[in-house]
Amino acid sequence: MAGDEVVLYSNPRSRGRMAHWMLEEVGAPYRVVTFDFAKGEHKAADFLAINPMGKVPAIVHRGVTVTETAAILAYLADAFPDAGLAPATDDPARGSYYRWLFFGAGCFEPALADRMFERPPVSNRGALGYGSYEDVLSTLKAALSPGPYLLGDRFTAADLYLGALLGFAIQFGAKDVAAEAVFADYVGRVIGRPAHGRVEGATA
Ligand SMILES: N[C@@H](CCC(=O)N[C@@H](CS)C(=O)NCC(=O)O)C(=O)O
Repeated sequence: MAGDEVVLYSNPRSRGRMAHWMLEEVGAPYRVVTFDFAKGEHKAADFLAINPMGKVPAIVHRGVTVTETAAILAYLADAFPDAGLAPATDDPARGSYYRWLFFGAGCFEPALADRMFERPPVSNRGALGYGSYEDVLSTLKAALSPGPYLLGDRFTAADLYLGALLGFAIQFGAKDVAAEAVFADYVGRVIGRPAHGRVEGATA
């Protein structure tokens, strides 16, 4: 129904791709508003009223704005439960699901940025919530062994997020990620999903 439509604000070469993929996974009715970053469309007043950060992705659904990729994925999994992409709130697996979603946003994202932008190491590493890139990677490797997914046999929104981030790491040239069969196989499994394929060909 039209009133249930999700509006996604995005750019095809951004984290918005993950939200778009998730919309396909859950089968939500949606439309995409695509911003041209070069023209600064994401910094226009209309959008700043939705997300004062001027960043994508953002979604508006049932009159509520959600920003932050992990939050959007988690929100959509709950808003469209028939897709089965989140354990129920009374399922103990919900704990692991939250754990890995938050680990993606709070640990893997900043650790990856350290590596990508060659940020110099800090002396008091223990004060950083994510410790180090190496610790984050070895933790993820253990979480994905034996797999096939973070929660075992079950694919969830947390796999979409971590799988996409690991795929991004491989794309930008993180040899230590690409060289680990556990990561390369996982990324292949996750991006091999039909919903990902449908978004792959899209320009929005
Ligand atoms: N914490 C946000 C990060 C969003 C973000 O940085 N988006 C980038 C694209 S991947 C963006 O909008 N950049 C444009 C800009 O900041 O000018 C999330 O997880 O969604």
